Amino acid sequence: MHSLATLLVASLLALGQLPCAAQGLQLRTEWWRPNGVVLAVAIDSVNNVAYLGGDFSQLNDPDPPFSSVARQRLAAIDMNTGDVLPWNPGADGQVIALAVSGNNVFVGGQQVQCGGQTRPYLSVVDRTSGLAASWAPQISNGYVKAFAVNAGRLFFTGQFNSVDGVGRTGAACFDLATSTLTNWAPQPDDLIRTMVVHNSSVYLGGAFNTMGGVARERAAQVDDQFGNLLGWAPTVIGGTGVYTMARLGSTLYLGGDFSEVNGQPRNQAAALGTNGVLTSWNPAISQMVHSMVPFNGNIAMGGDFNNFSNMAIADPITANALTWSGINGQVFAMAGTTTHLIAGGSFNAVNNYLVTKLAAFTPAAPSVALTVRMFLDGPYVSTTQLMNDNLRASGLLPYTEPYTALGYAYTTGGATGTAAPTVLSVTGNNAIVDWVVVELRNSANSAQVIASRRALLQRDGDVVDLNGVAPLTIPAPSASYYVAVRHRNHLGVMSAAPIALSATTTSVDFRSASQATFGTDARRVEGSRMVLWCGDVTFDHSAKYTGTGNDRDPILTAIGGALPTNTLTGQYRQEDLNLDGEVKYTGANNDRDRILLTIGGSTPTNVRVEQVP
Ligand SMILES: [Ca+2]
Ligand SMILES: [Ca+2]
Ligand SMILES: [Ca+2]
Repeated sequence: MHSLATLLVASLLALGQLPCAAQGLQLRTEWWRPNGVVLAVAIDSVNNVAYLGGDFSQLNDPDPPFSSVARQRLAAIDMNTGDVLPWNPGADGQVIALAVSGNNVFVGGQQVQCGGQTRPYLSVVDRTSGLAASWAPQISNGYVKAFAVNAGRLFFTGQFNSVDGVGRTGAACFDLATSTLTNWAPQPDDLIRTMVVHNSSVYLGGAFNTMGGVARERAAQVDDQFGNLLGWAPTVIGGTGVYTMARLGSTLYLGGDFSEVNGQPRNQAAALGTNGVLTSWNPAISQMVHSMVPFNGNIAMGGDFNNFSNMAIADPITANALTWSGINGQVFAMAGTTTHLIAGGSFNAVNNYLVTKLAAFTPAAPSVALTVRMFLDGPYVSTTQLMNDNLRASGLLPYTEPYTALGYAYTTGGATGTAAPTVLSVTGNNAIVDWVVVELRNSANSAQVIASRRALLQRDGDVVDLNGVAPLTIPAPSASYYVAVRHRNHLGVMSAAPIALSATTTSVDFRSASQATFGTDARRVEGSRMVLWCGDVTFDHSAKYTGTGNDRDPILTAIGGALPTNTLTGQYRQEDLNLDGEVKYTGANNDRDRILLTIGGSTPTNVRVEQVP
């Protein structure tokens, strides 16, 4: 499955300055989801694979048939499809750091067993087989916290005091060609959490107060051969120090838990030139930043901060940042490429989408936003001008769209996605009534569907995306389209004329007589409102009471075929025309009479045909 759900074309938080250019992101809702925290992400951009580490035991497919696979703390995802790959080295302790180089994946953390061998704290596994390499680094008791691969070397930090039998305190480096320890030994007095290697220097951030015995307050620069101290020396004060660093050009970005850098107030994020000069960049993040990566010329940040819902993408100069409705838990790890931004953490939803522990975003493709509104005659109650939500309230609404099973062919990606239980648990006017389909049709040929998309219908008539919130965004260029809506047992409708759509939300209100529709009597008048005709049990775009292929007989069949007073409850059925969760042939609130009402009760041989080309 390959679809994209548009996550945001969000408002910009100006922070007292002019907003930067809007950058939308699309959430890839089809990626498999780990069942436990993700602490490390590394991307093999040559093979388009994302490697994940953390503390999970399983990955779950969000799309039917909702398969699961066991993966102990390590997994790989095909970035083209979002599917989990066979790679399965397993780790018996928390995985904290990952790096990919050539055919090797480097695994750092608290594990002892990995890839089928005893490889404590730093394990080298094959990127495709998942088996441990014969190279077995010997790290003394502790853990590995961070990796940096540069020019044929693997720099790593953590809590240890020897490597391959040689004294190394918290930082060391291997030559990858020879698998041997190099002379790099920078000597911190406390944990180094993050590194950036650039121009023969290694920039370090962490909890330390000295480096090589010389005062360095949580940030330092050393050379890449011996780890000898160099002159870049920011003073980072407050909190627990530096957790992450990223570089764009000659600027180094620091994130973590601090309040002051070089005597200036800087909350959780700051930037300095490689010349050591603090820049004015100050996104003012409210709480902990765990991870930072460059992403398409901006700085993406993840963490545990309220003011940007745990993830922000900031302009590298002005620090103006996108804001959105958010990730609902901590982000611990991020990775960025030109095509993807990946966030791992402990969250359980992204902008209300049921996306757990791992979120993959792509830069937004062109999309149009529209708030469609419509009423279905079956569940509509004219006194309240709301529709009943009995299907949802009875737990009968499926979490995925029902139209594919009925033979409806969506355009690419139109069917994907799962409605979160939180969305289907909403009550009141915005409670979900049923699934619907929204179509954009060619302005020059209204029979041609350009884009079709599953959506959810609220009691008050709003058609919303899978996150339960309007507008619905549909990947399509800004243009004029006929807009059509379909329902599984009501007759669809289409706008009488093309409507100009763009990224700015357009309202299309089929509840109102002032929204003209294609054809003749496309909707039923119900008081001051317009509703979609009900009665198409067979989903063949007409309502028919008698004769071949009629919509009445299936109701009788559904209740057993013999006794018309039988009823069928507790199922999500085509025959349930009033959407009350019950299939009923006679008596009060039966489904059969709805067909008669639609065709015009006096002549049972009448047929009402859907007014959509
Ligand atoms: Ca609403
Ligand atoms: Ca029919
Ligand atoms: Ca019913």
